[in-house]
Amino acid sequence: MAYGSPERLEDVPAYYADIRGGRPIAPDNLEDLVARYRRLGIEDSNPLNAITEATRAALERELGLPVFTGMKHWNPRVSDAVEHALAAGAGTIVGLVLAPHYSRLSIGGYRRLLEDAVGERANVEFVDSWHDDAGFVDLLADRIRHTSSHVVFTAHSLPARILDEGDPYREELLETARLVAAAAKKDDWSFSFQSESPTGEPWLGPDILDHLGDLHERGVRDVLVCPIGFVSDHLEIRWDIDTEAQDRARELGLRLERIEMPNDEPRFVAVLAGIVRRALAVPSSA
Ligand code: FEC
Repeated sequence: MAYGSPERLEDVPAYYADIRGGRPIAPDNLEDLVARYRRLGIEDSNPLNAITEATRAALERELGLPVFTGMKHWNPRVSDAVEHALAAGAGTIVGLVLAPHYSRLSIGGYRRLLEDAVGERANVEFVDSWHDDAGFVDLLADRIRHTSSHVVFTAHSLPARILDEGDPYREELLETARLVAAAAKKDDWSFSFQSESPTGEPWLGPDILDHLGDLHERGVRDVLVCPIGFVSDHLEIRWDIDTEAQDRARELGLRLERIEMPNDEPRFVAVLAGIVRRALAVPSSA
């Protein structure tokens, strides 16, 4: 399962309405979102959905099992994926999200969509979190091992109220960051959030744009951004990091680079296959 992305520019209003789930949308926010997608050049087709499809196809080959894509906010929906899986004769469906860290607000939402769509028609093995998967940690560690820059791990922010609800999201993110830094033998690192939305309530910080300013004040001049909460090149990477954070770094006189995202590379697909095999070998009801 994946977040999903509008296939073309004219889909953006309906896509945003889906994300907002019926809550009102400020016209300025919609205009701003359309402008961001336009700047990324998705007039007629969107590379994110192509990456998701390439990852699906590669995982299917690696596992030798049927794999279906279900998106949270665009087509094909999670419910479409479930119908395809059931039509293919599935007795057990593994639910795996292309996002490694659990929050009730993020992964919990995918879980509800999947379980509601399946009902009593098949057994569901849902993977809540794979933030400490050894293969994933090693893959990221290899991306930062050779740098002499300060490493900034990032992930999507969420409304700060999740901390009062005992949500494990932030702790899981910090654990991934610690594991990757230890595997790469790096001490010079920090963590910041990115991609906060204008929803009118406080979100988890520090935000990367402020954090870059703090790093500059501390004398840091070279930064390598290592997004750990995302796995592919999508809006939050290509706009929020490659455009917004890059502009901020330039203003400050910082040199900013980021790691290559895993996308559909074979090593990452092997990591996903390992997670699915484990979910099938040790059913959650066992
Ligand atoms: O490339 C693309 O077209 C899609 C990129 C994309 C990914 C993504 C992942 C996550 N989000 C998470 C939480 C929230 C919350 C809100 C929210 C809003 C947006 C908007 C866009 C968007 N998100 Fe997203 N998210 C992506 C894109 N996200 C576009 C709406 C415009 C904006 O605010 O910029 C706030 C909803 C609200 O208004 O109430 C909360 C989390 C993830 C990582 C987990 C996952 O991938 O599912 C958490 C990719």
